[in-house]
Amino acid sequence: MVTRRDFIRRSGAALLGAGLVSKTAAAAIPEAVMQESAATQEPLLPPNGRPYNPIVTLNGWTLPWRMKNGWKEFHLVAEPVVREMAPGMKANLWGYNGQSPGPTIECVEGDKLRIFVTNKLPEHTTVHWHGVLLPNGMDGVGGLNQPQIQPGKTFVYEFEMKKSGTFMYHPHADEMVQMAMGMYGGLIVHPKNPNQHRVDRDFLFIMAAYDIDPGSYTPRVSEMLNFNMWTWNSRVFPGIDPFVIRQGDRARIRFGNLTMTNHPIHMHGYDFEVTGTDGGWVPKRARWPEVTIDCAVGQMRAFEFDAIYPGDWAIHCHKSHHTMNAMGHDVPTMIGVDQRGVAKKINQLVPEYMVMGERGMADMAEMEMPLPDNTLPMMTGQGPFGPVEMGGMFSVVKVHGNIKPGDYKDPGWYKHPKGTVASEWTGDMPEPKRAKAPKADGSELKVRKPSGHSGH
Ligand SMILES: [Cu+2]
Repeated sequence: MVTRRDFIRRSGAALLGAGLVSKTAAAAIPEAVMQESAATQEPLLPPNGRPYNPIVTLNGWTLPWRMKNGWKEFHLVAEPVVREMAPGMKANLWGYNGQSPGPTIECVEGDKLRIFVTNKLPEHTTVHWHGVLLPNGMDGVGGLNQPQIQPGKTFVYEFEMKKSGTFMYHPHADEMVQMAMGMYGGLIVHPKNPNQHRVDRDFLFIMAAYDIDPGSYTPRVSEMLNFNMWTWNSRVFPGIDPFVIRQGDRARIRFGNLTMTNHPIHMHGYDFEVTGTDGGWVPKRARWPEVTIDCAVGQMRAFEFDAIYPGDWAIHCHKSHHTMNAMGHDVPTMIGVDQRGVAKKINQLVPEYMVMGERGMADMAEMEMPLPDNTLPMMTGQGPFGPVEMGGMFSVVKVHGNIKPGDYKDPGWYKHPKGTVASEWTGDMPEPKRAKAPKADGSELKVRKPSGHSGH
């Protein structure tokens, strides 16, 4: 819950945007605000217009607006950007206002939006407002609903927000290329009554997939299925920030899927309630419990939970190859294959050659593997007990007690109460009894006679 004091304190962050707005209030078109950082930005408290409880975009930010004669005016700039996917790897993408994804647009049910879109890409584009109910000519399908926005041109979209919920925006022009290059953003419409669907912490991420060869910077845009970077807001673990939640808070996590496959999102430690779909809010009596919620292509989902169980809880896509970074493909299964003979021979030619994957692939998370520039290990991240063997669509929900309202800084690792961590058993270890297979001649087979059926 945002208290009035928090509101005033945290409005400081919004003042920068407000300053920009007043300077350009007289201009015909609002200044386009840019973002250089891939870090999660503090929620943007609304400096004007209807009140709402802002969301936190994971490794993202919310676009400031200006009010003009009752219209909320935003300015999106479609342009090439450099996105850090995780420390050690940058990608040349296309996005909006300096980042991929573009900034989250936040508004309130009943708001009238005027969104200027300037095209600084080398080819035409449009913006489709995914899930929003609007006049047909504002729907953004190039050629069908509007002429394409040519490079260097600015178009203006105007519509009124008819209902609250979780939506997205993305191009509907040369989609395969423009989506494969990272063009998308979130669009959140808050309820008119800020107490409706109210939570204390509200998070958003959108899933996007890329095919970036290890050592290269630009996604292969002709890829249809074989992606190797599975991202939340164009970030991969360990580059995805944690979901920082104060113990006892009511929390909501919203996500959308703009990849080419579905993602079963699984959160540990809790069962949660599915409270939102791309169609809107699920009525209270129809909400259902889950620990994993699948999100199909083009869908949005929201779930809520009371964060009563403290800890550092994993949250991830349950397709295990989606929690890996590039190089995850084309690695043969070597489990149980004794490679020592091969290694010996290769070592005569390549002295440092190491065999990989003989005991599973976990050892690859520990090894300092020589990597090409600008790529990430398949699975990395350090936890308090060692390497976290994950990449891609993985993060941590950090439910801690010592967090202040409105504080989203990483609180560090959870300190487990004594005796609550799985540990090595050092007591007696009798050999387990195993059931014996019967002899081939069947002499050990005991055939149980059918009991007392009297027949037909
Ligand atoms: Cu997935």
